[in-house]
Amino acid sequence: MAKTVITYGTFDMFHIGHLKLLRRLSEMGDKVIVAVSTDEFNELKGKKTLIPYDQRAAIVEAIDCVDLVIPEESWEQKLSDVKRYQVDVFAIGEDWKGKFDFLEELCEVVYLPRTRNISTTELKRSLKRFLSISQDDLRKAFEVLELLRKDLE
Ligand code: C2G
Repeated sequence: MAKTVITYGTFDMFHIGHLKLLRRLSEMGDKVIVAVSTDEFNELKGKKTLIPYDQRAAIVEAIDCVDLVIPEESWEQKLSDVKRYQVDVFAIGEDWKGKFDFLEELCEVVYLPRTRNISTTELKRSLKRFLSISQDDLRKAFEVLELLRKDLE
């Protein structure tokens, strides 16, 4: 009997933590469904995303171990999704531990360890550091500009 596993998430700036989670799901069942949070639902979650829903969904859909992507539009849809897709296992990162135990009446609920040292928030911070000009470089740029200005006088 084919086993269906479902998870929910934003999957913004797709990274290794997301990939490892999805691969874990594929080890737990035969069919993997991923509900990707829409931009509107992320606003409800108070979560700012860089990548729009259609691109986040397309990336998740392209992952070889993912069989179906559906939009996550509300907190309430999990119960009807589990029934509609005859889900055997609901799995999500342990940062949500305990939040979805109500699904236990319908399916197995599993909270998985998160991948350490990677998160969308951390990626944004690293990118900001990478793009920011160091004070030293800025000073050197001004010195060169000053020399050029004097040359032109
Ligand atoms: N994740 C992980 N390791 C990380 C980062 C994320 O295992 N380093 C997991 C999260 O635990 C989650 C999934 O990857 O299971 C997607 O993470 P997010 O996109 O941050 O999902 P989130 O915004 O928490 O949305 O209704 C549930 C929510 O929609 C979950």
